[in-house]
Amino acid sequence: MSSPAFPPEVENLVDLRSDTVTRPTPEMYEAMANAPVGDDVLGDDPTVIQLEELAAHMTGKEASLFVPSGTMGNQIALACHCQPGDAILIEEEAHILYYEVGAPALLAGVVSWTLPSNRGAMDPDHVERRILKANLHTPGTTLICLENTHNRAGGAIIPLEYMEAYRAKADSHGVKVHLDGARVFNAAIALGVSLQDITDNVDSVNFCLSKGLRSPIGSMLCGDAAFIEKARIWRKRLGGGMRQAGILAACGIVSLTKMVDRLAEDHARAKRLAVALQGQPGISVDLDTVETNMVLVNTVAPAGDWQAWLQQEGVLCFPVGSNRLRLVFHGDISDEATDRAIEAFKEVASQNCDQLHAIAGLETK
Ligand code: TLP
Repeated sequence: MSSPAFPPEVENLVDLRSDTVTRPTPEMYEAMANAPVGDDVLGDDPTVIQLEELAAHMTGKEASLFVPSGTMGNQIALACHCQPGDAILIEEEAHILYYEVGAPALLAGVVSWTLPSNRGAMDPDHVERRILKANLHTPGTTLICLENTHNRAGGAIIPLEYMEAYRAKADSHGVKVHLDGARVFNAAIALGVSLQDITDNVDSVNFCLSKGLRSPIGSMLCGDAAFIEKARIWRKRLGGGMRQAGILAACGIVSLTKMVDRLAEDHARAKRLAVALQGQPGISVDLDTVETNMVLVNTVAPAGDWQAWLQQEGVLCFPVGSNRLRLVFHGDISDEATDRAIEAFKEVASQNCDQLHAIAGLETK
């Protein structure tokens, strides 16, 4: 079975807005067509059960829950680990805070204590100093939230020794650790370690099937059996119970069995583009920060201008700051598409040379 064709104007775009834009592979369409299904809210969808067992096994946790989105997985984790009024410790640009529309305050009802970081990695000693004991005046800290890889830090990997240090600090204060591991497989592949080397350091982890692993929908929340039992109730409460969800879980199984190793290709293409953009006028890329499938490009002109110029050349991306673009590599970006993106940057730079020099305060040649 092949994937349905897309209109040429869509097919020809190099879409680097996110790794969420990937379309299901032919094998996923095949798996969807053939998936045995039941009613997952009633607990009898065999394909969902198979996916949940697989995710639990891969993360080294007792159980897992198939949820519609990474956002829901993260927010359920907070609600299960914390009581309203508790404090969580979280990096100041974490997705849970930056892109989940205030949900920690609304759903779990927690106070978020934010900490700065070096490219997503908070200083473990700093984390420890911020752990509060509940008393008449202060909320008690019950959870440390981590993000690996870190989205706003451009796919940065949290070093393994930091993960171990957070675990040790949390244990010594009786605090739990949740990992927003939307792209944790990217971290494991880039570090050349097993997924469990990372997830052994956390009580719960949420990872996305719908990003580099190419599923159309879904995330897996993993943890111990009692946590997942509570999570199942929260999923229902939030309206995230899905019925013949085996149709989607079938894609998730393809993701976990066939799509993990290929993440290395996305990393290699991201690096290749970053290298090719070195020395281009009007932009800069710090090569050392390209660790996985994202490239942050600093622009002298407003990032919104660059976004529009690149779009005219058939390349889509998002600004993530007034002078910063984010480019995300994924399974629908081939070597040829990478070359087209590089050419588009060069074309924009040459077309806008005068303007770029003027903004940079340089003499126009
Ligand atoms: N990230 C999306 C946008 O929401 C920004 C993207 O394009 O990168 N955790 C992390 C670290 C994420 O990057 C995302 C999605 C999520 C959670 C949420 O996943 P979904 O979109 O499935 O709710």
